[in-house]
Amino acid sequence: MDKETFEKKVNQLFKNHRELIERKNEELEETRGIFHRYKYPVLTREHVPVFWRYDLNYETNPHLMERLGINSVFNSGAIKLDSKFYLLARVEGLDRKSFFAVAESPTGVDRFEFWDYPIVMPETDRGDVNVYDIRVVKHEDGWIYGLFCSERKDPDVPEGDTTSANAQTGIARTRDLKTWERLDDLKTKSPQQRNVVLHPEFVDGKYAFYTRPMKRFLEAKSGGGIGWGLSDSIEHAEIKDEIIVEELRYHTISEIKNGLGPAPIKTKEGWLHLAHGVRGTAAGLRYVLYSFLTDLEHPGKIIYRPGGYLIAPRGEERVGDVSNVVFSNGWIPLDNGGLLIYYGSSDTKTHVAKTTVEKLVDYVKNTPEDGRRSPLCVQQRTALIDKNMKVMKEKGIG
Ligand code: M1P
Repeated sequence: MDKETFEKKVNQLFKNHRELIERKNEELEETRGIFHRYKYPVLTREHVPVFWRYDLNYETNPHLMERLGINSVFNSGAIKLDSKFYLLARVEGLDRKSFFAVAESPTGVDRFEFWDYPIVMPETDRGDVNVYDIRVVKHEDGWIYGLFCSERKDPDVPEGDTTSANAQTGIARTRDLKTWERLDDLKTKSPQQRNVVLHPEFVDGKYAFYTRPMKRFLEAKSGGGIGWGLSDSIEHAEIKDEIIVEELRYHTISEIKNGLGPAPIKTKEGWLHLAHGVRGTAAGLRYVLYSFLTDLEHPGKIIYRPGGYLIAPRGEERVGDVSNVVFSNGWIPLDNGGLLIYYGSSDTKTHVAKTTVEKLVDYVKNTPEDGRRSPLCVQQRTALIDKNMKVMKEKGIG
């Protein structure tokens, strides 16, 4: 390629990228009366700046190749500061390692643009091999915390085992999302601890955590569900007593695994939660999102648990590196009562859905619990049909 063509192609890369960033998103028709999806994902690998991927120097890259490609941008933490929306994306290179990067938007549903550099996350003495799925929370102590999975090779497996990992929870804090102070990893008795979320308020004067203990790294069913525990310190966080508050249940959307999503939102009725549930199918695992409410005074105690899922993978969301997965670790409540839910699809892209806190609380409170057995589910449905028969008769419809 001659230099002139090279320069033209470089300009085209930047132009295409700018068009993508500036593309307006479109709200789609409401799903089940509960939330709206949006037409376009808010972050994809194409959103990653051109200058993070290509060497733009003709002398050292005359073929204009991507030198450091990006595989996926998904499972983003989210926070609104002043009037700006920030996603802390899990950006994964072609080498499978992921890192965090901040993308900023004025709307929350489109125009997310990455800052010039990814986050430089300090390490502990143990180092991190891979970091992912950050949950960002503004705590009442004044700091913004990021809790994420820090994965390392399991030191206790026989030599030659190149797959067994040890996943623990990294904790870091910041005031501006730019400079991060790394604290000790969370200590619990569990050998594996992913999907840990810091509760935004002190509970009994302590830092409170939702956890997800597991015995083994990948093995489904080696975990007990979503846990809860308190720690005196955040700098050296340690949970001595961890209890399971949302267990796995046979023949439900979370019979194999679950895990809390973003930090809960305080409402008049209780703490509103979003979580993922995993079931097994002949085609592999299926990850869906579900919601529940916990007690205001005892945030670890579930008071409403609607049956079934809130969001399941649909259309293009169903296909990706790990297909049939939706996963959320970020949402942003709006001043007007709106709620933006960010979710990763199939470990590949980041999407947004819109609802309101009021609607979600209504959904959580008024959706019947999982009947657990087909005959009871028929009873629930019959009750609804009976109720509607009266309405339909009165209105002369149906
Ligand atoms: O691949 C699906 C998800 O798997 C893990 O979630 P969990 O620990 O609940 O199984 C995480 O690696 C998550 O990032 C990923 O989306």
